[in-house]
Amino acid sequence: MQLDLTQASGFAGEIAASSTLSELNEVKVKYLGKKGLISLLNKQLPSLAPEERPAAGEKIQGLRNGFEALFQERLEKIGREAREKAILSEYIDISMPGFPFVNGSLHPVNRVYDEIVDIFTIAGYEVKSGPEVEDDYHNFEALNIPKTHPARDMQDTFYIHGDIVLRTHTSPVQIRTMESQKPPIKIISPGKVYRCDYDVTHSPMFHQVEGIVVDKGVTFGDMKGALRLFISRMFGDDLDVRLRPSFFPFTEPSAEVDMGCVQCRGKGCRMCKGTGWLEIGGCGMVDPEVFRFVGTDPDVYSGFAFGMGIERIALLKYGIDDIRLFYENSLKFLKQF
Ligand code: 2U9
Repeated sequence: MQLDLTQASGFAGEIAASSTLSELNEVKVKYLGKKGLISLLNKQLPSLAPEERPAAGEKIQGLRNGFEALFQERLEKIGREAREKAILSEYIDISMPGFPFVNGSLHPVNRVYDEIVDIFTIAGYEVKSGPEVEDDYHNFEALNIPKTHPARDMQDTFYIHGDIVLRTHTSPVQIRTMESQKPPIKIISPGKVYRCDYDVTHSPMFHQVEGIVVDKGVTFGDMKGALRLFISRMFGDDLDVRLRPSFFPFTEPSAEVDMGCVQCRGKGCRMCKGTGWLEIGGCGMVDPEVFRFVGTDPDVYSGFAFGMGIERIALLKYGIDDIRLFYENSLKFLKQF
């Protein structure tokens, strides 16, 4: 009896033909596995003549060593090739020019918002904020806007449920501040407000900045001075300021604030409809009734308040004629700022 080594001659070719780890493993199992060729040959040993067994055993061991060496060599080669492939595929040419980086810019309403905050903080005002979802008391009642007042009309106010509304102005921030803080008070409250309105000059969400100054001896003259300072910092110091009598439930007396037209500087043009004036907000002395709601004695303290729409200021500053442009998110429009 002789060892049958005919099958052993296929090993080298099959190893060389394996190009993946799993193919290589299949060959290893076929030749070196538990049921592989080497095991089969070992099982044939007992059937050989005793004197032939040592030489046959050595032959099988030689074959095993040869197989293992070839297998190991191929394994390392496949590993090396895979690493080289990975390195090549991950290669970054750092000398290539980069992609152009597109710079974003602040939204025009945010730019004006920041500018307003800067102007008033430099003038000594503190910036306060409050909830956008408000209760009826802080949005209306404490501002001397009784249940029957037209400003509460369903067409203007977004009602959430019962007594809860989206704030229609930032005035509740002043109410909350006065409830928790004794005068002197000198604050502005910029932020989002909501009204059921939509056309060229109205958006259902817009930004307001309101301000209030409360102390002993605060006058109507102080108020005009504060507004003059703001307008000159925002639009230039050559523009006049004019106050026209008006009515708000929370101020008495009340006035509309006009400033010289930003386009013709007061001479009269299409923008100001030939009047030389543009309206930018409202103001007035805090109504004694409002002081009573927050527990401030109107016989000891007086105060002025004002309110402006930030979009309106941005429209005037940048010469835009449609508020809706601010909320269409057209890059063509936004890129100009
Ligand atoms: C308290 C007391 C008084 C805030 C004021 C105005 C006048 C005003 C409008 C301007 C354009 C709102 O955005 S707008 O539509 N605002 O005319 N606002 S006085 O007066 C207050 C606020 C709070 C406690």
